[in-house]
Amino acid sequence: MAKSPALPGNPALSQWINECAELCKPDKIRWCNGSDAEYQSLLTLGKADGTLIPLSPKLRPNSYLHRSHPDDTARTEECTFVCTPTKDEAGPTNNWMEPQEAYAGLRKYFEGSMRGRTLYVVPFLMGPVGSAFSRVGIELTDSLYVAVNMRLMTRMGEPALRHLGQGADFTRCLHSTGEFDPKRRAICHFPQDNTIWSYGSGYGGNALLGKKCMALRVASYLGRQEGWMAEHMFVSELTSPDGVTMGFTGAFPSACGKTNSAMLRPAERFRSRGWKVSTLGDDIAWLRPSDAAGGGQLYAVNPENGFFGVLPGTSERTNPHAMQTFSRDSIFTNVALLPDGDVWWEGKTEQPPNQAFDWQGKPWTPDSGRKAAHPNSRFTAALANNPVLSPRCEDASGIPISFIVFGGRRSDTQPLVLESFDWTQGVYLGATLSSETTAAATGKVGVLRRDPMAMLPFCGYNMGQYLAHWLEMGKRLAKPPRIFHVNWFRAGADGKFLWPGYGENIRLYKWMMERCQGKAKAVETPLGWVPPAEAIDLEGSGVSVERFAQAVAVDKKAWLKEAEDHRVFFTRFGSDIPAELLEEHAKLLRRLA
Ligand code: GTP
Ligand code: SPV
Ligand code: MN
Repeated sequence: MAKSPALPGNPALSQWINECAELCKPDKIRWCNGSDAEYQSLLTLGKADGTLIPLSPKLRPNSYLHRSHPDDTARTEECTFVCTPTKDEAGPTNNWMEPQEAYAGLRKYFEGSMRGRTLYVVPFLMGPVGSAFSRVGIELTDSLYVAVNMRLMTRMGEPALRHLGQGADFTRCLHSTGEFDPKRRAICHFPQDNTIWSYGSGYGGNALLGKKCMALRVASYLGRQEGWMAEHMFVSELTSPDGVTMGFTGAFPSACGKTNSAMLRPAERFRSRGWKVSTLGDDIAWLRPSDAAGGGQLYAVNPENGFFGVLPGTSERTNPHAMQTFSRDSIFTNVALLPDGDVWWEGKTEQPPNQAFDWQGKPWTPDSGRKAAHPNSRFTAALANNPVLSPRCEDASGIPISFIVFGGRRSDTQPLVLESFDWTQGVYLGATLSSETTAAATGKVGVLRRDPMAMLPFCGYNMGQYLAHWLEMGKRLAKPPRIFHVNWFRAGADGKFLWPGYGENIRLYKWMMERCQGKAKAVETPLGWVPPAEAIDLEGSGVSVERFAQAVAVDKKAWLKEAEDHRVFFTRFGSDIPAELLEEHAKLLRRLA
């Protein structure tokens, strides 16, 4: 059995790797240093064993297609566990397992699971180099696909080992794809041990353990203890023609528009005048209050170093900056392969190709009666590929956040945009966020569920206490960000979206900036402040004043029902629901009366 080469100066790391190797019994152990040469050699290995299908060097330079096991194409929330000593610590919204029981059960899966395989040791840094925000993880994985994705998604190798030094403060991430059998699959988090064990899946959120498992579930747990926050948010900067730049973040559930907001290309009318959005991150934010010297503001970094973004619906029209991001040096997962060696997915072009191989490699034509790409097909690309990347994404201190946007996917009821009255009511808006489920997780699509702060699947502890932590953080900020709520997906009587979305969303982000500046008009509704049509520049949007009014309308009858649903949802948390949120609920009822 292979043994890890001793790591100079870090006995804790060597010992842990040896323990895991003894359990999993790999044939080989390969340390990853994160270099370009190593990445190319891993790609060559992946080509040879069929993990990676090379795409046309002309159409997609240095890019590859990966086809997942057909039963392993999305996060599996039913196999995801928070393993705290008591069930109460995990709370009512997480699957829970007692830690010793979880370790024992998983040990049986991991025992000998890497026989005949290579164990990749992947050190990675989450967060900018030299930042107080940043944390080290080490992933041990038998998946080459995971190793190459981690190279694009994280700061891998040297920066991580340098940050760690001789310390033992790293997240211990053990991963094996096992047999890709959904019945023998478990993604277990041990926040108290700073440990993650994931078995039986090679899919992004289940297997790239730096992402959802460490940077959200474990980090949210640590953040509560240490006074910061880990959130399912994009981080962007908005710049106006007069040169004002504001940082903002947005929490939308999986596949509800974060990547698109992060990389937004403003509608022509705005772009030509100098409106600009720059990306810091598209999925995860780590947020800390600055001290008084920093103005008592909330600062954000993106802990990731790349994108793992949704492809269906992504086109030159909807998200040209994403199209440019994955024009080269990218990995495509579960898309269709074209005869010319390029890739395709639903929505990439208006006209589908005449023929292709679908995401499972089967011949496909538009008459096949099935989708060519998997609805949760994704691209992986480095941050640096993004043409509108903010240079401040490497800033050790992060950027100050002027406003936070919550958003869900609701075909009805939820207005296009509103602003909260204050931080506490903003937290209420986030706590009651609801959205129709998407293909990012297994299970039925289009089912309405409450997804507080878009963190329902990602909160590493009791969500009632998580909401209390949000309220607490607001009190520590001299200048808390303003809070808005959006719904790009409200439909009219014709069943069509009332709002065109994508680059047109700049019209509403502009209003949000102007609200922060005290410049824009708003009218009071029971839910919050809403822009009157004259406060939004609608010219060229194709949206009439009447249609806009429909998009922001508050239907009191529907909202009385909605408020009742909020109440029922809150009862799930028992006495953990903060009293301030119950008071907000009472206030909402009074405003609706
Ligand atoms: P995760 O990576 O799963 O966390 O998702 P995300 O929140 O980054 O979602 P993303 O931006 O990738 O968008 C998901 C889907 O919603 C894609 O099919 C988009 O084309 C679509 N979408 C994004 N923004 C808009 C919008 O403003 N309007 C409409 N109608 N669709 C949108
Ligand atoms: C999501 O599901 O929210 C994602 C994709 O961003 S995954 O990394 O798989 O979680
Ligand atoms: Mn996500």
